[in-house]
Amino acid sequence: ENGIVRPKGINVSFHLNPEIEQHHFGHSHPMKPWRLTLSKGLIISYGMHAAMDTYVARQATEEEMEDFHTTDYLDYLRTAEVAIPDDSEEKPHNLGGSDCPIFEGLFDYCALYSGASIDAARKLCNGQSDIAINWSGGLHHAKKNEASGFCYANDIVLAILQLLRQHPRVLYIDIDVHHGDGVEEAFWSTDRVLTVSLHKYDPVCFFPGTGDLERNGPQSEDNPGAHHAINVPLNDGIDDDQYIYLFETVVGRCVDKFRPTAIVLQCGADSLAGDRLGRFNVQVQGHGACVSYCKSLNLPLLLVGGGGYTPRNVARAWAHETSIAIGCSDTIDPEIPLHTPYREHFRHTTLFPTLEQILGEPKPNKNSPKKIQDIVEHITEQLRFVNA
Ligand code: V1P
Ligand code: CA
Ligand code: ZN
Repeated sequence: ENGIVRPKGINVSFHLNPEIEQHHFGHSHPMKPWRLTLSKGLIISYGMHAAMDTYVARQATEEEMEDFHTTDYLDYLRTAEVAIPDDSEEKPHNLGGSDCPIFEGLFDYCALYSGASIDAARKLCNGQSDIAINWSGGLHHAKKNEASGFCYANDIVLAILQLLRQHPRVLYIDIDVHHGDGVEEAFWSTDRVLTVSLHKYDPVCFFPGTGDLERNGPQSEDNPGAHHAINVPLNDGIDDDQYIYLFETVVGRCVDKFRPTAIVLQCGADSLAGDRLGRFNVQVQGHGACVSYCKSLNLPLLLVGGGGYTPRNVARAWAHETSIAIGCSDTIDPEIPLHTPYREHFRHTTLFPTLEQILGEPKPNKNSPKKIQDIVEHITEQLRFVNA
């Protein structure tokens, strides 16, 4: 009735758990799990849930999380007590500061979003899904023994480890505005995972400060993972045209050389214009074009969330990207349905607000055409060392 039909041939699974959305990082913290409630409300108001298999996520077991994380860290994460963030004290495993506060239900939150990504990966492995979606995951900074940048458990690494049980080669792509350092580092030493991150890069004043063009994995002769990290460092204000051009060119070349058998796309929505932490001019259309491009490669595809600090824009992007996954993005009405929960939060009633509507005055684009060409050339050169 909404133009939503269950497509034949392509199965999409949607992994969520409303419990995840109830967690609070603290009043002034930019990460708001509530953005998942807003996104889900929009997805359901369009009727998209009828075109997917929905699974309520279970908690990952500690044993599953130990595939990547140390027992010591997981024990600390499980038993850490809620405390007032204090920057002076030493913080074991980087827990309890302002970026990674200890809040009520922290371990359940981590185990739930990890369980959702692990189950999503398993659906792809056993062929039950062609595309699996977990908007609560994508927490790419977490390290094996410590939390970092709002990320405690690295659900992406856990999901890729599941995929590697069946798949010889996994391509990981990260469109969050931040560098996907945790995933990059986890697969630093293998040629079975090629990681690609597009991000704002400024070693001095933009988190986490890594991800320059030359960072391609430790270049020792006995490291099979050398050259298997691709970084696309960008400046403020990049627009849809440049972003889509770079994404398609870089990812296209990676696919040609690496021949992945599965793809994981981290869809961090802080690369959108108007984000509270990000500084790009990417619109919902440009962000979604990355999902469309990955879908067009016809490989098992895992879509996870990530950053995204202006909830109304996060919800727009992830609803649009869900519609791309199920194949109804051209038929749904861009006008946000009247019965959408929290509709007043969207300010503008369209899925695709203009840059002027989002920002008033767009941010200047600090990415020259030469910079974009230099990036493509460097990466093409790196990929000479990558073979299927
Ligand atoms: O800049 C820093 C740290 C704090 N200083 C010691 C350096 N942290 C950033 C962390 C950003 C994390 C992004 C996560 C993701 O990639 C994946 C989920 O999106 C930070 C920022 C900032 N503007 O970059 N922390 C905070 N803002 C922050 C602000 C208020 C309260 C708590 C944290
Ligand atoms: Ca990124
Ligand atoms: Zn981010």
